Amino acid sequence: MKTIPTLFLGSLLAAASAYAAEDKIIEHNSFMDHGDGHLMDMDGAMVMGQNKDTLAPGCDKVSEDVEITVHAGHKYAKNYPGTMFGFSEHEWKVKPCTRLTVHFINEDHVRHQWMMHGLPKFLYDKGMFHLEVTGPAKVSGTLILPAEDRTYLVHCDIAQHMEKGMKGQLIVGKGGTPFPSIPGLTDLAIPDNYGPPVAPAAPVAPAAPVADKPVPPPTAATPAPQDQPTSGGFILGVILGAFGTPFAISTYRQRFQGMSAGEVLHHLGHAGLGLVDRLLGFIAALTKGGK
Ligand SMILES: [Cu+2]
Repeated sequence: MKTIPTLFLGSLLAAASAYAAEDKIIEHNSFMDHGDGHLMDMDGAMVMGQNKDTLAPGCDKVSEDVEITVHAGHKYAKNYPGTMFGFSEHEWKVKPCTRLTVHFINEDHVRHQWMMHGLPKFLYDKGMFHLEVTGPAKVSGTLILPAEDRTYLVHCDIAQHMEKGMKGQLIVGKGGTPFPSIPGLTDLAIPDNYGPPVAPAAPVAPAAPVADKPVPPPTAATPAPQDQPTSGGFILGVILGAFGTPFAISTYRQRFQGMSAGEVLHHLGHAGLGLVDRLLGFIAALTKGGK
């Protein structure tokens, strides 16, 4: 009899160790080159907009080589209430004409991206630079930034990942307009609101005479909320139903004692009673066997 728990424990341990082994970060570095800086492999890793040597107009040379490592995953959300995903940093600053290499490490067991928008299309044909990998895994890519001072949106484009925290910005030079809803950095695009809807301000009423109880505000300008689920009618209905139903069933049970359902229907038909009466009698006949 000990075999079953032992087998269960064994398979649990095996599953746990397999899960732990999966958490090793796999590095993707052997891609197929699809042209225009678009690299892919068969395991779900992708680089778009790779550019190691073409300078943007206005750049005489690469101003400096910068490497950043960005971790992505659920655990990076924990410092930002209301988020589910996050990057290890949500803002990066570089000089114009920087050659930037991004090492993107996805620590979750889902797809994540480091996707940057707003690049000039004559240099980056989709207007973006993009790293993507199904984790836990690492993917790296390089681009050369334009000469202009500007702030670029960086996000994960998988459905709801940006809205749930995977949003950042890359500031080139002095930067431009910052983006909203960057965790820990900028104000929310849609502020949280946990309060009741704010009623329009009522016209100022003349001073009320001093009374023991607070005087309710005038209701003419501010209609009282009528849509509350626990209205008086609803409560009355619940009370009537709770007390009335057992009473009705016991009454009908006594009235049709000893009759089968068919006999009750027959009797009620002859008695010329209403539809509700017939229905209640029928229910009583069906339920009387239970007692
Ligand atoms: Cu994501």
